[in-house]
Amino acid sequence: MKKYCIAAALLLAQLHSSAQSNPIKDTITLQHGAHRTGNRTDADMARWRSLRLGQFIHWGLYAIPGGEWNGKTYNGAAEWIRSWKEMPRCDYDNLYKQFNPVNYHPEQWAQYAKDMGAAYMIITTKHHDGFCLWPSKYTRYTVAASPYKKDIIGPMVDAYNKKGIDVYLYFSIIDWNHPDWHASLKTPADSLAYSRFKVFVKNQLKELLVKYPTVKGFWFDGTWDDSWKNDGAFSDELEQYLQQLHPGLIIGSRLRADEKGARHFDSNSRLMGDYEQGWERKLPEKYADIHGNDWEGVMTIPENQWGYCAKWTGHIKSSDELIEMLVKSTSLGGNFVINFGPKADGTFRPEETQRMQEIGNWMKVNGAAVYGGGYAGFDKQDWGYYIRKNGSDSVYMVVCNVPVSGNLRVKLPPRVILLKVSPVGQPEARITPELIGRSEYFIQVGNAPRAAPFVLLLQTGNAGAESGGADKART
Ligand code: EAT
Repeated sequence: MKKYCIAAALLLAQLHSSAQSNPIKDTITLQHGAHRTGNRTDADMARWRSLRLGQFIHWGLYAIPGGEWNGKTYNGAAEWIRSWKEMPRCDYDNLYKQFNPVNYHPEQWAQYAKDMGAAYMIITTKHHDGFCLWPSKYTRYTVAASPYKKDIIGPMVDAYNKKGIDVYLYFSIIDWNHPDWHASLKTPADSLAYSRFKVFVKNQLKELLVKYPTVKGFWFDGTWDDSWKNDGAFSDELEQYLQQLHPGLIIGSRLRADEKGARHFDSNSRLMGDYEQGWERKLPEKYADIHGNDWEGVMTIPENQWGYCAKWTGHIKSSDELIEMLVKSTSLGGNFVINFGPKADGTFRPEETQRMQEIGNWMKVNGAAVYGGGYAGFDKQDWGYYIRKNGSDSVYMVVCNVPVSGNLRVKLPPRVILLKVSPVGQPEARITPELIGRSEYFIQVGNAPRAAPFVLLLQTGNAGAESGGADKART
């Protein structure tokens, strides 16, 4: 019995140490699992990692009904209205005959994004309904068949790029318009159709890369159905095919399944694709939640509306709430993307332009804390978020909640000390921190009401052997 206990203890100790040096243990042999350990280290991925704030745009035929049909209001997400029993399929499938966004001015769109401080954007080239905003030669269900006739995507890519904003293409694998798409494959005929569908997908994606060679990546969606997730080999082949066509391309984890049907993370818990793409309308709470992976969160302004929805109901996020989410994401080493759903005529609703303006006004003053920022490695405090300027000793404090005392507690790791504190953008101004313990300080900011989160910049350094604050009580 005693021997057994010792053996068990040894085994546990061994397991524990191996878990620490290599947190993931490959126990399952996979051909189509993750092909990389850890994050990508190339320049394209480093750029993606520095962008931090993105603009998502959901635009398509669903903007025409805007969540309403025949005087009735659809309770779901407006871009899903085609699946509503009150909306006849043929009505939806004829909407393209009305798509004529005469007020679509891509330069204006790009300006809004620039004003907000977005460093990249993601556009729905094709949502679940299958309607293509570019004149694809592989289907007739495109903007070319609409009264507008012209390509939407090309001028958008050019306009955003001209303002220095990277463009990513959203592409839905679900395609309600294509006769060969199936959610599950029940008969040999379904399987045959789906193999044609895969060729169609490949052709469309290649077409997008050839037509719009400056795009930086794809944002895949609609990959949860059995037909897709049970064909991990194809998602693997497709990812490699696209990256070989366009070296440096960035593709999130949502594209991928392994050969056992595991999605995002393979059956050995390794992330597939270039970053974790599962943070939709939710964010990680703490650093441990993201397992060291690159990640991106996408967020709607109302609860769950992506495409234009005429009547927003429920809680509508304010600019300050969105700024806090952006800052939280950055502090946890991720990108944050805010969604907009323009109207069918090509204009934005005022609630959206207002938020772009307000977020942009904040970013003009405080953006230095966001771009190129990441996890600081300090204990989180209740006043807000630490963000480290990647690879440096500069750490920003984004203060969202000032305590009634007006004192912000800063507790640095052992042997790290504060060298300088200044308000962001005012390197000459000094705030003198109060040392209250070893590597522990109060920064006194008073408790006057503030209109928005504010940012302080800390320069940190290493303590000499003799430095330190008040003696620690022996207890
Ligand atoms: O329509 C949404 C939107 O494009 C978002 C990024 N993903 C799509 C989506 N489809 C869903 C199906 C079930 C549950 C949630 C979904 N979100």
